[in-house]
Amino acid sequence: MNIGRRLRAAVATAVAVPAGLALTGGPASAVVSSADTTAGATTLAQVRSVIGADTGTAATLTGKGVGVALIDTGVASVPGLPAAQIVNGPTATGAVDVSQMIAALDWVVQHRNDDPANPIRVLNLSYGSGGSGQSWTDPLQFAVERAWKAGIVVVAAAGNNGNAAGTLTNPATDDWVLAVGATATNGTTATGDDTLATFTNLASTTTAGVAGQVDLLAPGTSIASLRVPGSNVDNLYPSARVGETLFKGSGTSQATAVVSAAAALLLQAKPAATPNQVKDWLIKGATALGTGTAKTLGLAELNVNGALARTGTTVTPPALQASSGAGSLQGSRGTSYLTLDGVKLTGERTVWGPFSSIQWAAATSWSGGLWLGYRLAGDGWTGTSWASKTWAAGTWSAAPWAGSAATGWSDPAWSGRTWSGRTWSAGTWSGRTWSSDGWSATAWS
Ligand SMILES: [Ca+2]
Ligand SMILES: [Ca+2]
Repeated sequence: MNIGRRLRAAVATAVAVPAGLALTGGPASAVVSSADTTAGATTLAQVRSVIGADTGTAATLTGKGVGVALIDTGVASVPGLPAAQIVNGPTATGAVDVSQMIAALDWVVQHRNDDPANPIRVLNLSYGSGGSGQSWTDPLQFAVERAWKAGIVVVAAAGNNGNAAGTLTNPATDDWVLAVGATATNGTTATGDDTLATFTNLASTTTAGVAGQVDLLAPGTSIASLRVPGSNVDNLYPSARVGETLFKGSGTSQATAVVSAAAALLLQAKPAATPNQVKDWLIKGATALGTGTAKTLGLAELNVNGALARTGTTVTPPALQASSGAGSLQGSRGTSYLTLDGVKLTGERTVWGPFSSIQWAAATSWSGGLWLGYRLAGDGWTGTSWASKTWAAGTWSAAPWAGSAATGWSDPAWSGRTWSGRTWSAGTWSGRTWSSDGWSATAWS
């Protein structure tokens, strides 16, 4: 199996969503380069070896026929990805509101079967919000659980605020979905010396897998993956480049992409598997780590053949509480705000207008290109792609939220500098925030 190849197939079916968001081949995914022996970085080829994907049954799988959706922000065009499969919102700087993320999650659920040859079965979420809404009402957690119930394995990054964080970012904190932390592989493909990466968020519980804790670990430290020339991080951290085509990054979102790929392999092997089964097999088939915090918490590292060996076992659906979705949007948003002309977007408003979580949770939110009645996109699938042109920036020029100018926002209003939050975080895949200004140089080493 080849993660790069598999994800290249996956991104060919990746879809686009509104919001300054795009579903793309994410940071740790994309394409394997031949430059796999670079000192100081872990290559994707080495990652494959670490997770046991080059041997046994795993080596025969590519993820063929399994659509993997990746919602991301700050997206630049990626070499090798069909342009028609990637759609950007107004800018590529990456500032988004939780309401846009929720609209994007809904969009994936609504459109999961548009491409019958590659139905979306895996959703990679390499981001998190600073919100900590109550798990039994939180709208963001409701949105990911809605995807889970629709048969989509949701894989979410735990966050990069450190082992002492006390909680995962939302929605990784949701107990249903698969919450992923990162390991450091310590320069070897043998797993005996692998450790929990210190930047991984942990919940303040000693029980793995429940109470909002990390479920599974995968390599995520100094991973050399596809460089996106001209992207914000590429411009800001040229020292992280590895040759012309690769770029080093650390983060739980790197690890998340690895797990998403593994989920796709399992679903190719067992197309009828439910998200609960895939999650159980991945967790119980993982390789125990023998030292440190990972050992204490019983956290284990992804092992694809280990998971495949579990696929004959019966999985009892978990007895977990579901979110009603009826809680406040502000609770999901937390302290991460967009601002426009000095005005924060807060309360029960999306970037497009008023929002009632109760009404939203009660019904299908998308109708053609309308989300809750707001025109965000064209009316959809063309039969071969979600054509970019139907998602033209012009469709984003809705009236802004109360308190700001009536002319709609312009791109500069979405610049990273206006993004005051810390955790819708490219933290997930870089430093601490989606804001390029806040990205820590140390994450790119
Ligand atoms: Ca979980
Ligand atoms: Ca190792």
